[in-house]
Amino acid sequence: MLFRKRLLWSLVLFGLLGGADFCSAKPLHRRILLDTDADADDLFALFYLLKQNQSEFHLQAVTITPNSWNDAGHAVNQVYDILYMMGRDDVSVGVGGEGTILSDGTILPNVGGYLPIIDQGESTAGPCRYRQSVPVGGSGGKLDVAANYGIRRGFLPQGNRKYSPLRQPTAQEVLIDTISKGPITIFMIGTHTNIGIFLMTNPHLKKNIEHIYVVGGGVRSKNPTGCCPKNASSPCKPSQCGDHGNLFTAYTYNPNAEFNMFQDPFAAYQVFHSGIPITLVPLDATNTIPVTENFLIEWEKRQQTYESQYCFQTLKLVRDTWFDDQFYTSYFMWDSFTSGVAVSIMRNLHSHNGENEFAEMEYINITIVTSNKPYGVSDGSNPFFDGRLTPKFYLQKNGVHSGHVMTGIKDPFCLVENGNGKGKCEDGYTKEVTGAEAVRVLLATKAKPNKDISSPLDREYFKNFLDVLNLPQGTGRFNFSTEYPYYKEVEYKPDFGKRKLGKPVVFDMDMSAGDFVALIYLLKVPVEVMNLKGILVSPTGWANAATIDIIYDVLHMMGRDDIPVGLGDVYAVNQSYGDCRYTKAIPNGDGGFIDSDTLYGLGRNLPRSPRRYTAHNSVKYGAPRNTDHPELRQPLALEVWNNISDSLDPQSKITILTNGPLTTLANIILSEEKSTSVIQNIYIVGGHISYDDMDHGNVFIIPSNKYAELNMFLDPFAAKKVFNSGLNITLIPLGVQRQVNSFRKILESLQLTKKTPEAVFTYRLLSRLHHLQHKYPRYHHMDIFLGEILGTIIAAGDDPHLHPFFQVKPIKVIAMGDESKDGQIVIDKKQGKLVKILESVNPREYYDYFAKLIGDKSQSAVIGSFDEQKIIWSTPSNKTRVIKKGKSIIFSNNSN
Ligand SMILES: [Ca+2]
Ligand SMILES: [Ca+2]
Repeated sequence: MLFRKRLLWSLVLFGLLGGADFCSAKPLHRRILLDTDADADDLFALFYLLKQNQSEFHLQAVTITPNSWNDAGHAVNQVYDILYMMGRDDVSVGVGGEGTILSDGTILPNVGGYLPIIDQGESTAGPCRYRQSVPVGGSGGKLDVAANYGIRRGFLPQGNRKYSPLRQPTAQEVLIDTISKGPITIFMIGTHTNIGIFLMTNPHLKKNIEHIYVVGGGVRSKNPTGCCPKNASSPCKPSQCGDHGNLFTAYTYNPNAEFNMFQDPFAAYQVFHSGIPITLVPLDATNTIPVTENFLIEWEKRQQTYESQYCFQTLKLVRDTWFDDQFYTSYFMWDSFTSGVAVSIMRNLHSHNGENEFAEMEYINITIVTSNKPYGVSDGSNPFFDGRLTPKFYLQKNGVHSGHVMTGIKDPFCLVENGNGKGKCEDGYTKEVTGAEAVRVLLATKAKPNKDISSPLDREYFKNFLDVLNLPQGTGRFNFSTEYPYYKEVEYKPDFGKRKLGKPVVFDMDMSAGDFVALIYLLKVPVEVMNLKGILVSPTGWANAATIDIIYDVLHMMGRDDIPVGLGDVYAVNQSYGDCRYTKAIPNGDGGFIDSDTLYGLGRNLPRSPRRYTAHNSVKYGAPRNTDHPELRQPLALEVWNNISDSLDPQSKITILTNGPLTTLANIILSEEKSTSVIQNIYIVGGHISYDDMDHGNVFIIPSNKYAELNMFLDPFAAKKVFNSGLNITLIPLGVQRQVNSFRKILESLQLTKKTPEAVFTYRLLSRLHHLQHKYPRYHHMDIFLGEILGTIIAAGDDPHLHPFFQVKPIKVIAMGDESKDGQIVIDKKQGKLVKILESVNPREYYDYFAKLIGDKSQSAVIGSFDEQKIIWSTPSNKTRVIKKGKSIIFSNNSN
């Protein structure tokens, strides 16, 4: 009897929580894999899945597709943190991979998916023909997504799992491992590269994929964004109104594609034509579930769980920073709605033609357009065919893939003369077709209204979404601050008392690995010699803009939360919207962005600063509206520069050290010529002066460019502007950097020095770079970063033992828009600009000199690591370790 009662209860509970179909004999236990681009609404979808009854819907793995709205390094760590918060460290996470596609079409294992299949060759670096449609900076672009609008690092706790070079499972490894274990359902809420590659290389595993649910595409959709109001009083030009697609950055060229499909149409074609049953939730349906004001109001009242809070705060900041006043007609429930529809269909065991709680469904015949008609015309746009005897992957010569492929978002091919201002291109269009190309898919056409018409929530899914997110079962365990009983946010600021401060210095960095070592060194130089006034970030080099948070963490470690950090322009000078003309020289994978953005897996060892990038903004600085915390706003590089130069003593002048592309410096010069009158001199790390034909630069991804150095190549027009400015420049070029790039020697010196926390950290970072370089060809270029440290020592220093030897030469930087020459430096006696060039230093002295200062006890770290922070936050506050009066660390009762 008791047994029966229990059984009944568990059935009732099961039913309440899961809505399971009791009549069915088949137990519902579905294994799920989520492939995501980790955009904000992907997080909502992920949480929604994690909150399902895991005995019904068991999330096994998350794979990240890195060629869209997020950067691999930032995306993967955020996913790890979400899983940690939710107590789900059992879920495997895959991202990236170094596999290549050979020119004969052979797909090697572990293709990372950083590039669309059409552009995937032998490297993870490459052009961004499709991805340039994704904005790079703030205002909802890649920067905001990578930092989750700045909410991520203040909210998500940090567990033990993280990206680490060569230890991170690749996307393909996780796909193969998870799918080969048995029947599975795949949710695809990003671009299709990972799954497309998987299907092309593992046809024998297709049988395990029961179903694929996809969000994206637009079939009969009519975009409601950008439509003119019916009785508009002022003249109104409709923008995207009525388009099938939603490429707001490219709709005048391609009004038909949706972002997910557009990032890799050929991969999407592979998925849709795989023969696996597919349910598509296209814009047709998502356009009918715009986020409403009432939904946000209701959600604000219902934040019973950490996951609900995290998602609500995210969506609210998305709204508060929306670029125009059309948020409620432009922002939809995309990925999470798809999860809801999928889960509901699966609960109904996929019977009744996809009958579900949240969307109306119908079957329809579509294909994915991958190239534009006429087919078979070789016009240089299509690497599958152009210049090849046999088309890649044995594609059909005059088939659907053989037409013109958009070369970028502003491809003149797509323009229609005398048209309605809409382009004709269809790349990525989920188009209704009949005949051999047609694939029958189940399609969501419309979001169902809430059955409860008295509810302020106008869609059935809104109600369910809030219910699920606020369920107590399987909820997040804590957030960043509640994980520790004595958590406290502390800012460390020095008090230099009566010490006489040295020359004011501004450091401009692109956040490559060596720049962080250089920054630590700068903070160690006695303040009587150098007074670091501010940091400017040029995110046009080795790292993405959201990596700025690692700078804040280094400053926090060193007790310098007083130093302002300004974010520079995300595009190179003269560069049009996101064409990645220069950054395509940086690998996306190993040794490139994924490693820089995580500081080779070590960024998370640093203590976490209370300062961080945030999307919060204010009208005062040109934002469309004030957010809740305009005071937290991330300052721009020019603002930080102007503040520093305005606050200077009349006699003082600033020394600038640049360790990256010269984008920010050029923008300072361009902003106002007189702003440069306060510059004493500039030390530029970079440039290469070739002494003979064999003396090559380091733009290793672009072999045609033999003689340039990357900092010059990454923004040649900026470099030209700076060298033409008449400022007093000292160049620390590649040649002399190569004299001091011995990992072995610098590590030996560091081993002999005192173990300050910064020395320990520097040692770990440099030995990791050394190890990687030594073992793996993809990391052959690690000494580039070691050479970057030299500039700080020269800018700081008067040490006679270093024997720096300079020569003055007339030089010129080439900037013509020719990638085989841009960034090269030539000696030009007539037009060259006289620059002081560092030719040599004494290498042996150099390493010891560097190591000695890094190990010096003065101006040392006030908090050594994140682990140390965790100990402090787990200890009652009367033992809290705090900084007091400048350099020394003491224990105190008073933690203010
Ligand atoms: Ca997505
Ligand atoms: Ca750098």
